[in-house]
Amino acid sequence: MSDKHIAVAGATGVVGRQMLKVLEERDFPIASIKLLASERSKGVKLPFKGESLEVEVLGEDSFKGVDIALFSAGGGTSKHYAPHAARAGCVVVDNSSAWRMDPEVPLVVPEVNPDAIQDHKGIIANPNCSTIQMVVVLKPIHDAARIQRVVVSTYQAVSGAGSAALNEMDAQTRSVLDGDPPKCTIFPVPIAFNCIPQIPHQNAFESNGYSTEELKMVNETKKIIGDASIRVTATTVRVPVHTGHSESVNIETQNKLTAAEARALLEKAPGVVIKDDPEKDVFPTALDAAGNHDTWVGRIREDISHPSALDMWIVSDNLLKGAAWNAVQIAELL
Ligand code: 25A
Ligand code: L14
Repeated sequence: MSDKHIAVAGATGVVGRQMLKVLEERDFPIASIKLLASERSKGVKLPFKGESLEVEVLGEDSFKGVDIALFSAGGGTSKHYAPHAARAGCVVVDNSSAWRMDPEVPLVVPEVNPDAIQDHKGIIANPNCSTIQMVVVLKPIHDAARIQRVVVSTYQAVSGAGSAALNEMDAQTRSVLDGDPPKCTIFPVPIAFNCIPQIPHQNAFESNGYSTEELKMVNETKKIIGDASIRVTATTVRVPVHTGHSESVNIETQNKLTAAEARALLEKAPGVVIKDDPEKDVFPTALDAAGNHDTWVGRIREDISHPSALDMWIVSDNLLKGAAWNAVQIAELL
Protein backbone atom coordinates (compact mmCIF):
# COMPACT_ATOMS: atom_id res chain seq x y z
CA MET A 1 0.00 0.00 0.00
CA SER A 2 1.32 3.46 -0.88
CA ASP A 3 1.32 6.28 1.66
CA LYS A 4 -1.77 8.49 1.64
CA HIS A 5 -2.30 12.22 1.40
CA ILE A 6 -4.58 13.07 4.34
CA ALA A 7 -6.63 16.12 5.37
CA VAL A 8 -8.35 16.71 8.72
CA ALA A 9 -11.23 19.21 8.53
CA GLY A 10 -12.09 20.60 11.98
CA ALA A 11 -8.58 19.77 13.19
CA THR A 12 -8.70 22.21 16.13
CA GLY A 13 -11.87 20.75 17.69
CA VAL A 14 -12.04 18.18 20.47
CA VAL A 15 -12.55 15.39 17.92
CA GLY A 16 -10.06 16.75 15.33
CA ARG A 17 -7.29 16.80 17.92
CA GLN A 18 -8.03 13.17 18.82
CA MET A 19 -7.92 12.27 15.10
CA LEU A 20 -4.37 13.62 14.90
CA LYS A 21 -3.40 11.71 18.03
CA VAL A 22 -4.84 8.42 16.73
CA LEU A 23 -3.22 8.80 13.27
CA GLU A 24 0.09 9.34 15.08
CA GLU A 25 -0.34 6.39 17.49
CA ARG A 26 -1.35 4.03 14.68
CA ASP A 27 1.60 5.16 12.56
CA PHE A 28 -0.88 5.57 9.71
CA PRO A 29 0.97 5.51 6.34
CA ILE A 30 0.94 9.26 5.59
CA ALA A 31 2.57 10.94 2.58
CA SER A 32 1.32 14.40 3.64
CA ILE A 33 -1.21 15.82 6.11
CA LYS A 34 -3.19 19.03 5.89
CA LEU A 35 -4.96 20.58 8.90
CA LEU A 36 -8.11 22.55 8.08
CA ALA A 37 -10.44 24.62 10.25
CA SER A 38 -12.42 27.85 10.19
CA GLU A 39 -11.05 31.39 9.78
CA ARG A 40 -10.96 31.56 13.61
CA SER A 41 -8.15 29.01 13.73
CA LYS A 42 -6.04 30.32 10.82
CA GLY A 43 -2.37 30.10 11.76
CA VAL A 44 -2.96 28.01 14.91
CA LYS A 45 -0.22 25.37 15.24
CA LEU A 46 -0.92 21.78 16.27
CA PRO A 47 1.70 19.14 17.10
CA PHE A 48 1.98 16.07 14.85
CA LYS A 49 4.83 13.50 14.94
CA GLY A 50 7.26 15.92 16.57
CA GLU A 51 6.49 18.72 14.13
CA SER A 52 4.32 21.78 14.52
CA LEU A 53 1.79 22.05 11.69
CA GLU A 54 -0.07 25.23 10.79
CA VAL A 55 -3.85 25.16 10.38
CA GLU A 56 -5.21 26.37 7.03
CA VAL A 57 -8.67 27.77 6.33
CA LEU A 58 -11.01 25.15 4.86
CA GLY A 59 -12.10 26.00 1.32
CA GLU A 60 -13.71 24.35 -1.67
CA ASP A 61 -10.24 23.89 -3.22
CA SER A 62 -8.61 22.32 -0.15
CA PHE A 63 -8.83 18.73 -1.43
CA LYS A 64 -6.80 18.62 -4.67
CA GLY A 65 -4.38 15.71 -4.38
CA VAL A 66 -5.87 14.54 -1.06
CA ASP A 67 -6.69 10.79 -0.83
CA ILE A 68 -8.63 10.67 2.44
CA ALA A 69 -10.25 13.54 4.38
CA LEU A 70 -11.43 13.08 7.96
CA PHE A 71 -14.18 15.61 8.71
CA SER A 72 -15.31 16.73 12.16
CA ALA A 73 -16.36 20.32 11.68
CA GLY A 74 -20.11 20.11 12.22
CA GLY A 75 -23.04 19.15 10.03
CA GLY A 76 -23.32 22.39 8.04
CA THR A 77 -19.64 22.35 7.09
CA SER A 78 -19.80 18.70 6.03
CA LYS A 79 -22.93 19.24 3.98
CA HIS A 80 -21.21 22.00 2.03
CA TYR A 81 -17.60 20.81 1.69
CA ALA A 82 -17.77 16.98 1.57
CA PRO A 83 -19.21 16.96 -2.00
CA HIS A 84 -16.38 19.28 -3.15
CA ALA A 85 -13.85 16.91 -1.61
CA ALA A 86 -15.49 13.85 -3.20
CA ARG A 87 -15.54 15.57 -6.60
CA ALA A 88 -11.80 16.20 -6.25
CA GLY A 89 -11.35 12.41 -5.98
CA CYS A 90 -10.91 12.32 -2.24
CA VAL A 91 -12.75 9.86 0.06
CA VAL A 92 -14.40 11.69 2.97
CA VAL A 93 -14.89 9.97 6.33
CA ASP A 94 -17.44 12.28 7.93
CA ASN A 95 -18.05 12.45 11.66
CA SER A 96 -21.07 14.77 11.50
CA SER A 97 -24.74 13.82 11.29
CA ALA A 98 -25.08 15.41 7.80
CA TRP A 99 -24.83 12.30 5.60
CA ARG A 100 -25.54 9.37 7.92
CA MET A 101 -29.06 8.55 6.82
CA ASP A 102 -28.46 9.26 3.11
CA PRO A 103 -29.18 5.94 1.34
CA GLU A 104 -26.17 6.56 -0.95
CA VAL A 105 -23.79 6.88 2.01
CA PRO A 106 -22.48 3.89 3.97
CA LEU A 107 -22.69 4.25 7.77
CA VAL A 108 -19.85 2.15 9.12
CA VAL A 109 -18.65 0.59 12.35
CA PRO A 110 -15.74 -1.64 11.31
CA GLU A 111 -16.52 -4.38 13.88
CA VAL A 112 -20.14 -4.54 12.66
CA ASN A 113 -20.50 -3.79 8.93
CA PRO A 114 -17.04 -3.34 7.36
CA ASP A 115 -18.25 -4.53 3.94
CA ALA A 116 -20.60 -1.54 3.64
CA ILE A 117 -17.66 0.77 2.84
CA GLN A 118 -17.33 -0.84 -0.59
CA ASP A 119 -20.51 0.93 -1.73
CA HIS A 120 -19.19 4.43 -1.10
CA LYS A 121 -19.46 7.19 -3.70
CA GLY A 122 -16.84 9.44 -2.08
CA ILE A 123 -18.44 9.90 1.35
CA ILE A 124 -18.53 7.42 4.26
CA ALA A 125 -20.36 8.42 7.45
CA ASN A 126 -19.08 7.79 10.95
CA PRO A 127 -22.09 7.09 13.21
CA ASN A 128 -23.23 8.92 16.33
CA CYS A 129 -21.00 8.21 19.34
CA SER A 130 -23.72 6.68 21.58
CA THR A 131 -24.84 4.45 18.72
CA ILE A 132 -21.35 3.16 17.86
CA GLN A 133 -20.58 1.78 21.31
CA MET A 134 -24.02 0.18 21.55
CA VAL A 135 -23.98 -1.60 18.16
CA VAL A 136 -20.51 -3.06 18.77
CA VAL A 137 -22.19 -5.00 21.61
CA LEU A 138 -25.59 -5.59 19.97
CA LYS A 139 -24.22 -7.18 16.77
CA PRO A 140 -22.95 -10.48 18.22
CA ILE A 141 -26.12 -10.77 20.32
CA HIS A 142 -28.31 -10.16 17.25
CA ASP A 143 -26.39 -12.76 15.23
CA ALA A 144 -26.85 -15.34 17.99
CA ALA A 145 -30.42 -14.69 19.18
CA ARG A 146 -32.20 -12.06 16.97
CA ILE A 147 -32.77 -8.81 18.84
CA GLN A 148 -36.40 -7.67 18.78
CA ARG A 149 -36.31 -4.56 20.96
CA VAL A 150 -33.75 -2.34 22.72
CA VAL A 151 -34.48 0.14 25.53
CA VAL A 152 -31.49 2.39 26.26
CA SER A 153 -30.76 5.29 28.58
CA THR A 154 -27.48 7.16 28.14
CA TYR A 155 -25.22 9.03 30.54
CA GLN A 156 -23.25 11.21 28.09
CA ALA A 157 -20.04 13.10 28.77
CA VAL A 158 -19.72 16.84 28.27
CA SER A 159 -16.87 16.53 25.71
CA GLY A 160 -19.57 15.42 23.25
CA ALA A 161 -20.72 19.04 23.24
CA GLY A 162 -17.22 20.40 22.46
CA SER A 163 -14.47 22.27 24.23
CA ALA A 164 -16.54 25.34 25.20
CA ALA A 165 -18.97 23.03 27.04
CA LEU A 166 -16.10 21.40 28.95
CA ASN A 167 -14.90 24.84 30.01
CA GLU A 168 -18.43 25.75 31.14
CA MET A 169 -18.74 22.64 33.33
CA ASP A 170 -15.36 23.26 34.96
CA ALA A 171 -16.15 26.93 35.63
CA GLN A 172 -19.60 26.05 37.05
CA THR A 173 -18.06 23.42 39.33
CA ARG A 174 -15.62 25.97 40.72
CA SER A 175 -18.41 28.56 41.18
CA VAL A 176 -20.66 26.15 43.07
CA LEU A 177 -17.82 25.04 45.37
CA ASP A 178 -16.98 28.71 46.03
CA GLY A 179 -20.64 29.43 46.86
CA ASP A 180 -21.23 31.53 43.71
CA PRO A 181 -24.11 31.08 41.23
CA PRO A 182 -23.10 28.94 38.18
CA LYS A 183 -23.16 30.81 34.82
CA CYS A 184 -24.95 29.12 31.88
CA THR A 185 -24.13 30.08 28.31
CA ILE A 186 -23.96 26.71 26.49
CA PHE A 187 -26.25 24.46 28.54
CA PRO A 188 -29.82 25.60 29.32
CA VAL A 189 -29.42 24.77 33.04
CA PRO A 190 -26.25 24.07 35.08
CA ILE A 191 -24.43 20.84 34.12
CA ALA A 192 -22.22 20.92 37.23
CA PHE A 193 -23.75 18.67 39.93
CA ASN A 194 -26.72 17.95 37.65
CA CYS A 195 -28.11 15.68 34.87
CA ILE A 196 -29.79 17.15 31.76
CA PRO A 197 -32.21 15.00 29.70
CA GLN A 198 -31.68 17.11 26.55
CA ILE A 199 -29.04 16.37 23.87
CA PRO A 200 -28.05 18.44 21.90
CA HIS A 201 -28.23 21.44 24.22
CA GLN A 202 -30.30 23.54 21.75
CA ASN A 203 -33.27 22.78 19.49
CA ALA A 204 -33.20 19.17 20.62
CA PHE A 205 -36.82 18.10 20.62
CA GLU A 206 -38.95 16.85 17.72
CA SER A 207 -42.77 16.95 17.64
CA ASN A 208 -42.98 13.35 18.96
CA GLY A 209 -41.16 14.40 22.14
CA TYR A 210 -37.89 12.61 21.30
CA SER A 211 -34.59 14.50 21.04
CA THR A 212 -32.59 14.31 17.81
CA GLU A 213 -29.85 12.40 19.68
CA GLU A 214 -32.44 9.78 20.71
CA LEU A 215 -33.71 9.43 17.14
CA LYS A 216 -30.13 9.05 15.86
CA MET A 217 -29.77 6.02 18.15
CA VAL A 218 -33.05 4.59 16.84
CA ASN A 219 -32.39 5.10 13.12
CA GLU A 220 -28.64 4.57 12.92
CA THR A 221 -28.82 1.27 14.86
CA LYS A 222 -31.15 -0.20 12.22
CA LYS A 223 -28.99 1.03 9.32
CA ILE A 224 -25.67 -0.22 10.74
CA ILE A 225 -26.95 -3.64 11.83
CA GLY A 226 -28.92 -3.82 8.57
CA ASP A 227 -32.22 -4.83 10.16
CA ALA A 228 -35.07 -2.31 10.18
CA SER A 229 -37.21 -4.64 12.30
CA ILE A 230 -35.20 -4.01 15.49
CA ARG A 231 -37.33 -1.74 17.67
CA VAL A 232 -35.29 0.84 19.63
CA THR A 233 -36.29 3.48 22.16
CA ALA A 234 -33.79 5.81 23.84
CA THR A 235 -33.51 8.49 26.51
CA THR A 236 -30.27 10.48 26.21
CA VAL A 237 -28.95 12.39 29.21
CA ARG A 238 -25.95 14.69 29.72
CA VAL A 239 -24.06 14.03 32.96
CA PRO A 240 -21.16 15.95 34.54
CA VAL A 241 -18.40 13.66 33.22
CA HIS A 242 -15.53 14.96 31.06
CA THR A 243 -15.10 11.98 28.69
CA GLY A 244 -16.76 8.57 28.32
CA HIS A 245 -20.40 7.87 27.51
CA SER A 246 -22.17 5.22 29.66
CA GLU A 247 -25.37 3.38 28.72
CA SER A 248 -27.92 1.24 30.51
CA VAL A 249 -29.24 -1.13 27.83
CA ASN A 250 -32.14 -3.62 27.94
CA ILE A 251 -32.13 -6.09 25.05
CA GLU A 252 -35.09 -8.36 24.21
CA THR A 253 -34.21 -11.31 21.99
CA GLN A 254 -36.31 -13.78 20.04
CA ASN A 255 -34.33 -16.73 21.44
CA LYS A 256 -33.39 -16.69 25.09
CA LEU A 257 -29.73 -16.07 25.96
CA THR A 258 -28.54 -16.67 29.50
CA ALA A 259 -26.22 -14.10 31.04
CA ALA A 260 -23.41 -16.67 30.82
CA GLU A 261 -24.07 -17.23 27.10
CA ALA A 262 -24.10 -13.48 26.45
CA ARG A 263 -20.85 -13.07 28.37
CA ALA A 264 -19.22 -15.87 26.33
CA LEU A 265 -20.33 -14.22 23.07
CA LEU A 266 -19.05 -10.81 24.12
CA GLU A 267 -15.72 -12.22 25.30
CA LYS A 268 -15.03 -13.11 21.66
CA ALA A 269 -16.45 -9.89 20.18
CA PRO A 270 -13.89 -7.59 18.52
CA GLY A 271 -13.35 -4.26 20.29
CA VAL A 272 -15.24 -5.39 23.41
CA VAL A 273 -13.77 -5.84 26.89
CA ILE A 274 -15.79 -7.37 29.72
CA LYS A 275 -15.28 -5.98 33.20
CA ASP A 276 -17.94 -7.68 35.26
CA ASP A 277 -17.64 -9.34 38.64
CA PRO A 278 -20.48 -8.42 41.01
CA GLU A 279 -18.95 -10.47 43.85
CA LYS A 280 -15.91 -8.21 43.79
CA ASP A 281 -17.79 -4.95 42.99
CA VAL A 282 -16.19 -4.90 39.53
CA PHE A 283 -17.87 -2.99 36.67
CA PRO A 284 -16.66 -0.51 34.03
CA THR A 285 -17.01 3.28 34.39
CA ALA A 286 -16.33 6.27 32.14
CA LEU A 287 -12.93 6.69 33.76
CA ASP A 288 -11.96 3.14 32.67
CA ALA A 289 -12.98 3.88 29.10
CA ALA A 290 -11.48 7.37 28.72
CA GLY A 291 -8.29 7.27 26.67
CA ASN A 292 -8.60 3.79 25.16
CA HIS A 293 -10.17 2.31 22.05
CA ASP A 294 -12.33 -0.44 23.54
CA THR A 295 -16.00 -0.69 24.44
CA TRP A 296 -16.42 -1.93 28.00
CA VAL A 297 -19.32 -4.07 29.21
CA GLY A 298 -20.42 -4.99 32.72
CA ARG A 299 -23.49 -5.60 34.92
CA ILE A 300 -24.56 -8.34 32.45
CA ARG A 301 -27.70 -10.00 33.82
CA GLU A 302 -30.99 -11.60 32.81
CA ASP A 303 -34.00 -9.24 33.00
CA ILE A 304 -36.21 -10.62 35.81
CA SER A 305 -39.29 -8.96 34.27
CA HIS A 306 -39.08 -10.73 30.90
CA PRO A 307 -38.60 -14.33 29.65
CA SER A 308 -35.86 -13.51 27.10
CA ALA A 309 -34.12 -10.22 27.76
CA LEU A 310 -30.78 -9.01 29.10
CA ASP A 311 -29.65 -5.91 30.97
CA MET A 312 -26.15 -4.51 30.71
CA TRP A 313 -23.96 -1.42 31.13
CA ILE A 314 -21.88 -0.28 28.15
CA VAL A 315 -19.12 2.34 28.36
CA SER A 316 -16.71 3.80 25.81
CA ASP A 317 -14.64 6.91 25.06
CA ASN A 318 -16.98 9.12 23.03
CA LEU A 319 -14.10 10.98 21.36
CA LEU A 320 -12.22 7.77 20.41
CA LYS A 321 -14.49 4.79 19.54
CA GLY A 322 -17.35 7.31 19.35
CA ALA A 323 -15.53 9.51 16.84
CA ALA A 324 -11.79 9.68 16.04
CA TRP A 325 -10.82 6.01 16.44
CA ASN A 326 -13.82 4.73 14.48
CA ALA A 327 -12.98 7.24 11.70
CA VAL A 328 -9.33 6.15 11.57
CA GLN A 329 -10.42 2.48 11.55
CA ILE A 330 -12.51 3.29 8.46
CA ALA A 331 -9.49 5.05 6.90
CA GLU A 332 -7.40 1.95 7.64
CA LEU A 333 -9.99 -0.22 5.86
CA LEU A 334 -9.78 2.13 2.86
O1 25A B 1 -23.49 19.50 13.50
P1 25A B 1 -23.13 18.26 14.28
O2 25A B 1 -22.87 17.09 13.40
O3 25A B 1 -24.11 17.95 15.38
O4 25A B 1 -21.70 18.60 15.01
C1 25A B 1 -21.54 19.74 15.81
C2 25A B 1 -20.21 19.79 16.50
O5 25A B 1 -20.09 18.66 17.32
C3 25A B 1 -18.72 18.33 17.44
C4 25A B 1 -17.88 19.15 16.57
O6 25A B 1 -17.33 20.23 17.37
C5 25A B 1 -18.95 19.71 15.64
O7 25A B 1 -18.54 20.99 15.23
N1 25A B 1 -18.72 16.91 17.14
C6 25A B 1 -19.08 16.24 16.03
N2 25A B 1 -19.03 14.96 16.23
C7 25A B 1 -18.65 14.78 17.49
C8 25A B 1 -18.42 13.66 18.32
N3 25A B 1 -18.60 12.40 17.89
C9 25A B 1 -18.46 16.04 18.07
N4 25A B 1 -18.07 16.23 19.32
C10 25A B 1 -17.86 15.12 20.05
N5 25A B 1 -18.04 13.87 19.60
P2 25A B 1 -15.82 20.36 17.86
O8 25A B 1 -15.81 21.34 18.98
O9 25A B 1 -15.19 19.06 18.05
O10 25A B 1 -15.01 21.02 16.69
C11 25A B 1 -15.46 21.85 15.75
C12 25A B 1 -14.30 21.91 14.68
O11 25A B 1 -14.88 22.31 13.46
C13 25A B 1 -14.22 23.49 13.01
N6 25A B 1 -15.13 24.30 12.26
C14 25A B 1 -16.28 24.85 12.67
N7 25A B 1 -16.85 25.53 11.67
C15 25A B 1 -16.05 25.42 10.60
C16 25A B 1 -14.94 24.63 10.98
N8 25A B 1 -13.94 24.37 10.14
C17 25A B 1 -14.05 24.85 8.89
N9 25A B 1 -15.05 25.60 8.46
C18 25A B 1 -16.06 25.92 9.27
N10 25A B 1 -17.08 26.66 8.82
C19 25A B 1 -13.78 24.14 14.26
O12 25A B 1 -12.77 25.04 13.94
C20 25A B 1 -13.29 22.96 15.06
O13 25A B 1 -12.04 22.52 14.61
P3 25A B 1 -12.68 26.47 14.66
O14 25A B 1 -11.70 27.26 13.90
O15 25A B 1 -14.07 27.10 14.80
O16 25A B 1 -12.11 26.09 16.05
C21 25A B 1 -12.72 26.42 17.17
C22 25A B 1 -11.63 26.93 18.17
O17 25A B 1 -12.03 26.32 19.40
C23 25A B 1 -10.89 26.13 20.22
N11 25A B 1 -10.79 24.74 20.56
C24 25A B 1 -11.46 23.71 20.03
N12 25A B 1 -11.14 22.58 20.62
C25 25A B 1 -10.23 22.86 21.56
C26 25A B 1 -10.00 24.25 21.53
N13 25A B 1 -9.13 24.84 22.37
C27 25A B 1 -8.47 24.07 23.27
N14 25A B 1 -8.65 22.74 23.37
C28 25A B 1 -9.52 22.11 22.53
N15 25A B 1 -9.68 20.78 22.62
C29 25A B 1 -9.69 26.55 19.46
O18 25A B 1 -9.37 27.88 19.80
C30 25A B 1 -10.18 26.46 18.04
O19 25A B 1 -9.38 27.30 17.27
O1 L14 C 1 -24.29 13.19 16.12
O2 L14 C 1 -22.67 14.03 23.16
O3 L14 C 1 -22.20 12.73 16.40
O4 L14 C 1 -23.33 15.94 22.29
C1 L14 C 1 -21.88 14.00 18.65
C2 L14 C 1 -21.85 14.59 20.02
C3 L14 C 1 -24.38 14.02 18.74
C4 L14 C 1 -24.30 14.60 20.13
C5 L14 C 1 -23.23 13.34 16.73
C6 L14 C 1 -23.01 14.74 22.19
C7 L14 C 1 -23.15 14.27 17.91
C8 L14 C 1 -23.06 14.14 20.81
